[in-house]
Amino acid sequence: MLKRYPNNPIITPEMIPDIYPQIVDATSVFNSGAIKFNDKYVLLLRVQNRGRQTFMLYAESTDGYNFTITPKIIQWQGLERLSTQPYHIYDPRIHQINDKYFIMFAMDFAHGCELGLGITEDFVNYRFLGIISNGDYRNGVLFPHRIKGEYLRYDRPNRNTLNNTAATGSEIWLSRSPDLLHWQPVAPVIAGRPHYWDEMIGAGPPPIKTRQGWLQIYHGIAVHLASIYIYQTGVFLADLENPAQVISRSTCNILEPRKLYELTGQVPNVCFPCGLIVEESDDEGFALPHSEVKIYYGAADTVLALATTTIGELIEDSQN
Ligand code: BMA
Repeated sequence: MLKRYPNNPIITPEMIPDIYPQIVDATSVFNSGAIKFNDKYVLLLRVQNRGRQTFMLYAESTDGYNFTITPKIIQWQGLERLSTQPYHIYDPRIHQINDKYFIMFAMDFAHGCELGLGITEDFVNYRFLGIISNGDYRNGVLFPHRIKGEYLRYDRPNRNTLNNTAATGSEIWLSRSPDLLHWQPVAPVIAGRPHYWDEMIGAGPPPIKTRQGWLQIYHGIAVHLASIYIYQTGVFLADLENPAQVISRSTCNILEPRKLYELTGQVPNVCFPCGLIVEESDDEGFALPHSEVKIYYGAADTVLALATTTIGELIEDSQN
């Protein structure tokens, strides 16, 4: 199970600087991407203002706990070329492939939600590369290198409609691409488990490469309870050569809303992980078993929180 950082939440709306005229007295800061860049912990924050408009802000830290937020809204060069502008760009996942950083995010349009891809080399200039889903999708995460010559990602087609929510989904899929821009589905990977904690599901932060396989943290939503949807966190382990093949999957969640900041807020009962940092990997990029993992998660769609674990514990969790 994940351990909460005792001084949670680590970023609250009060810490978001006013950026006139868009952000004044921010409403929320939650589902945020994370990566190590130039020995700093970097977050791309999902921030909302009182108009419930969405913005992305950069934050950095030397220790992973105390962040400085840059008072500048991230602008995606090239977005203006889209014929229809999205309402929101949100839930960023950050990936390093060679010396480039790719950011995959959800984009809300009138016709539904799509996956978008952006790139940065310096976390100062950001370029929008395009919409990379065919149809309604969310929760896309890239693998850090090609496997058998192809780029891979986990994604989540939105094929289920619940009361009062955007379309959601009960299957995580593996998709493949020759160039990161054109994707096609390969196979379903895991399905929701009706009546239990993870009925609807979606990938969380990007997959972690270990000697045992790809560790994937995901969120599961219990939707069978009378009055509420509960967003929790779990983990599965997938085959290194064929990530559509699941080796083991946690029976129970490893983080669920219990603390006040997870139980109350804009959307109650939500723990939603989007970013993680693995502290120690070997020369070939495999995470070390004793390595600490810092997991950044949105709590109640209002604040950003941190939970920690180790690679060894995550593998064990996936087997229980
Ligand atoms: C999901 C996504 C997340 C959000 C969660 C809870 O469907 O939209 O961004 O945190 O719902 O509201």
